Amino acid sequence: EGIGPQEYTGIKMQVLSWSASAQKLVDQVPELQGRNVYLVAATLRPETMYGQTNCFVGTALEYGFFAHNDKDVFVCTHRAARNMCYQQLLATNKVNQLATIVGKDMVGTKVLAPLSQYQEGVYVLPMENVLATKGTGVVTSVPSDSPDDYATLQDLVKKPAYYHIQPEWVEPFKAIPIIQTPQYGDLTAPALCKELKINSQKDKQQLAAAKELAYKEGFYKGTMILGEFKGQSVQDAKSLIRQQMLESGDAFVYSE
Ligand code: A2H
Repeated sequence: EGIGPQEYTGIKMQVLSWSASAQKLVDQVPELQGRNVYLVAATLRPETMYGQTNCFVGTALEYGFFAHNDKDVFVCTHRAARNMCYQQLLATNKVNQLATIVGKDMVGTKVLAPLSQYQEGVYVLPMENVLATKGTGVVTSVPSDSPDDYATLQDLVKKPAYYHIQPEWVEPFKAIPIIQTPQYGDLTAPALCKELKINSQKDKQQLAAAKELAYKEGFYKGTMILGEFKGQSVQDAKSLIRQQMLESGDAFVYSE
C-alpha cells in the first residue's frame, strides 16, 4: 500500500429485504425499527458502479449497525465506523454500535446497488478474502472489471452448496459490459482470468497480477460504453460519476 490516506468512495447499498437470520436479529433492536439500513461498500472505482451484480461480505467478520443520522443506519466494521466518526459521517462523536451481526448471517440479504443495471436489487454473497483491516468490510462486486469479484463469483456458481448460497442469488446476475479496452475488450476481468488461467478466488498470486493489469488498462485506456458518460474515457468519467453519486446522496467520501 502507498503512503498517506487512501480516499475511497463509500457506496450506500440500501437493504430491500433481509435474510431470515438477519431479519430475526434486526427485529430485536428497537433503534433499527422504521429506519433505512445501508450496507456501505468502499470502492476505488466509482466509474464501475453501473456493473454491480452483488455485494460481498466476509462470513466470519463482525459488522456493526451505526446511526448515520435520524433516518439512516450504516452497516460496516467497527474499525470503519471509528474512522467515519472522525470524519463526521456518523450521528455521534463516539462510536455507538446499535447492534452486531456476523457476515454469514447477512448472506442472502437483498440490497439496492446505486447505478447498477439490476435495479430490482442484488444479493449479499460470501467472499473469502475480505480483509477486516481495509475499507468497510463490505465489497461491492463488479465482475466485468474486477478479477477478484469475477473469480469469487465463479466459485459460487460452481459450488453453491459448499458456500451455503442459493444458485438464484448468483446465476441471473451476469457480468455487464461497461468499459471497453483495446487489450481486453468489454469484459476485462473475465478476459484476464481466462488469460492468466485463474479458476478460483484462491489463486491469489495470479489475481494480484490480474488486478494490476485490469486497473492499468481500464484506467489509462478504457472507454465507458454504458451510462450517462458513454463514449468518454475512464479517466474523465471517473470523477464525473463519483461527483454525481456524491450529489445524489448515493455515495460519500471515506478516507483511511
Ligand atoms: B474495488 P485497496 Cl471494478 N477486503 O471496487 C478486500 N477487498 C476490498 C476491501 C476489503 N475489506 N474493501 C474494498 N476492497 C476492494 C470495485 C473494483 C475494485 C474494481 C476493480 C478493482 C478494485 C468493485 N469491487 O480494486 O487495497 C474494492 O474493490 C482493486 C484494487 O485499498 C476496492 O475497490 O487498493 C479495493 O479493493 C480497494 O483496495
